[in-house]
Amino acid sequence: MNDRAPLVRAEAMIVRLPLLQPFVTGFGVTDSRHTVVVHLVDESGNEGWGEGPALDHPFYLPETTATTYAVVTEYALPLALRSGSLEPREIATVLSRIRGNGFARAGVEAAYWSLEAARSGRSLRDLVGGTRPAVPVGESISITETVEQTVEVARERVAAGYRRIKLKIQPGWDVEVVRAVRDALGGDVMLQTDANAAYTLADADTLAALDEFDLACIEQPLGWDALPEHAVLQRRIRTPICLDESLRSPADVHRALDLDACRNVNCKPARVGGITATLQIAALCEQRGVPLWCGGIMESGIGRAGNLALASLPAFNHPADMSPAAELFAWDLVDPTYELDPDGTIRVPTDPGLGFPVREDRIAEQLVRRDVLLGDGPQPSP
Ligand code: OSB
Ligand code: MG
Repeated sequence: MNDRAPLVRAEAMIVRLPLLQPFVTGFGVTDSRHTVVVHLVDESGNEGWGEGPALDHPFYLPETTATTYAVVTEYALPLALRSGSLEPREIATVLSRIRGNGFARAGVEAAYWSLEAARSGRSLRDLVGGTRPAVPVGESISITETVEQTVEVARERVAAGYRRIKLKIQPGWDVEVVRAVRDALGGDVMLQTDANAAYTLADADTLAALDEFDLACIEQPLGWDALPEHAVLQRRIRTPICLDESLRSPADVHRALDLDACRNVNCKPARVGGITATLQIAALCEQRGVPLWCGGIMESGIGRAGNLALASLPAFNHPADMSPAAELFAWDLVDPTYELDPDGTIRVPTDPGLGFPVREDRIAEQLVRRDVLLGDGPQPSP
């Protein structure tokens, strides 16, 4: 029943997503969050939704909300529309002409994936080849004022069911806090750290001191683009290095594995350029037997829908970063949104299309800017 109806509307928006608490990491404090939303509608009324969830600032990666929006509205969405294709993998190929700017490409491509799911009456999970009914998840814990506060949060999270705890670390906030949390939680809880590029090779001894805590991995200890340096560090520590910031395409993952710069992969679908790129990374990690998991970047439910579908693939064999929307934001852009079940999993929607009802009224209330590239409707804001 594949519907052949053409597109009648295509628009991009910047939407405010108020955080309940600042997120504190090795790259600094994130206390303001906007996100880029892409919306497609075809003549039969099928809808596609995608998100390009760069952060507002350039302290995690070079892209920001503003640069992502510019690339979406000036290049990615126009290129996709001009191609005339509605096939998501063809759209990924069209967008591959754009260098970098993974968040912008991912946002546009995701809208075509969820549109295709709606048009074919399938769930996003089935469309991407996901199999699990539910995805095990862990929690990413901000840097806090005191070690006791982090221990308290980690205890609460384990009691809530989370399958894995990830502690944000930075120089001066590492061995002591990891020891305290390991002592409090015991040896059975899966524990890992994320430095968000806050260390250099001069800190190798400190990072090696984390070996005694049986961590599942140390995420991005060194510079955001420091692949060879991570290979040097991996030779000096036993704990597997996981890369996040340094992996921005399937080619980056290839290079990192060939260099032995990491032995564990955090794949954030938006960071690597989208769903098609993620499927390539999943195939590569599966072939090489490398632990793979789905990272998050505090997306709204629109972005999380794609993450959930992908994290349900068998290649994703380590718990995902997917703090529930209710813990991150005053509200989500989808309602009902996803929730943590007491067994530490999040159910993967099986409804056709995106799988979550989008709250267009909330998007309208929180709208900062909108550009309509195809169809009638509100004029682009000044
Ligand atoms: O480094 O994984 C990271 C959030 C924003 C920016 C960077 C990171 C994160 C997280 C994920 O840790 C939290 C989540 O989305 O649930
Ligand atoms: Mg990270």
